[in-house]
Amino acid sequence: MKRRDFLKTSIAASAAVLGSTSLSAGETRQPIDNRKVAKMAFPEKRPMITYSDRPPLLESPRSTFTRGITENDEFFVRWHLPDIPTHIDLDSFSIKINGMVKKELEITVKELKNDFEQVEVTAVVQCGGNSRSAFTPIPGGIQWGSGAMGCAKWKGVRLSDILERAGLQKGAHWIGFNGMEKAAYYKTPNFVRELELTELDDHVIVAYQMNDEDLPYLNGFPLRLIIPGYYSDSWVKMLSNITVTDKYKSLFFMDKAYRVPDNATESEEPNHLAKVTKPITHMNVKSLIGYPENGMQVYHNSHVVVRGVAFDGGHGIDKVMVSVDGGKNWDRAELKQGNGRYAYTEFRYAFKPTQYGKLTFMAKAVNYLGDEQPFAKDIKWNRGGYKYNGIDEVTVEVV
Ligand SMILES: Nc1nc2c(c(=O)[nH]1)N[C@H]1C(S)=C(S)[C@@H](COP(=O)(O)O)O[C@H]1N2
Ligand SMILES: [Mo]
Repeated sequence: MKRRDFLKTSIAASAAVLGSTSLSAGETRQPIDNRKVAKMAFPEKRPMITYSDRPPLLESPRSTFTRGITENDEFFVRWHLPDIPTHIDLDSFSIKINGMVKKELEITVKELKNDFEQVEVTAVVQCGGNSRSAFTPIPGGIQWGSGAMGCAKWKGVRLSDILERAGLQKGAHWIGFNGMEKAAYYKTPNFVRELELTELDDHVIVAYQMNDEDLPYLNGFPLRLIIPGYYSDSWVKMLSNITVTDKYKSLFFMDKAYRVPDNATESEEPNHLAKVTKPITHMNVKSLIGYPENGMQVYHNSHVVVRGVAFDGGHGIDKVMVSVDGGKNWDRAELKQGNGRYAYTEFRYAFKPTQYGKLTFMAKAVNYLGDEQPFAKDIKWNRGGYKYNGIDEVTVEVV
């Protein structure tokens, strides 16, 4: 059996484990770190925290936040629609560029690799709804813990180079990106994202590789859009069509989802929703502790090395501060950078616990604009549960 023929069988088989991991109505949620990794794995993935098998919704465990690069087989997965093509022939597959262009194009992956300048960027992919379950009350949607994010090195071709080859017609203003998967019900709209051409810069790429390998099937094989610094809702996977238009088409996934209140002064509450909303775009500053994890035991007087990652929408991480006294005093963690401003910055902080019992580590990142993570209690609620970036904390037991 060829690898990609195998997909359907194993996806169906993995449905069996879901009963133990997904929430049913009326059931109370688990604390974020008590979410269980499933027993069975999806193709090209290790067993992961599994919310659904169709479409696959997989979360990375906290331990992935100890490394600057997230491995492909532990990388989170989010699809909106269940019917994901399983037989893609790399030789005949081509991406189409049409609409308000001077010349319509159909480009194969081989042509992308041979006929264009090849570029690489290391960038964080984070779902706008990552950490949604940390909001109170919890908004509807997937009850992500903090693992709807990862960082990978992407290789591909600049979108601007592709558009230059096609040539834009006068009046071209919007650009739509179409994924190949389909809904189970024919009236459900396709997954299409639309951006203003002016939003895109030379950093946006159409990628065919992730961490030096073909894109994993579930992360968008064979091509996906990479928009460094942006939340990943517009990083369209299994990208098949790029369409340039003059006007914005009203699209379900643009108009209804991935939006937050537009007016900073009009705060949103469950019984008072903001009137005007806007799409989420650039990521705010965030850090997560990867080690230790909640509930672990550490030895009295030993050296505990707290490790984690921090990132923002591309300004870069200036410092990460750690507190062991509930946020009264903060100490600077050591940083390891080098993968560029869109990548994870690794941090580490050594601490010797001199008291027995519970010990809580808090981590707070600050970017070069001076933006810092707020305390969890100061996070503004929004109906979609987007952009959560409260100070992360992990509690261990000193024994
Ligand atoms: N074709 C397609 N692309 C998509 C989506 C989708 O449902 N279909 N979901 C988007 C959202 S909301 C997220 S969070 C990311 C997830 O990327 P990943 O599965 O590679 O982690 O893909 C984005 N691209
Ligand atoms: Mo997402």
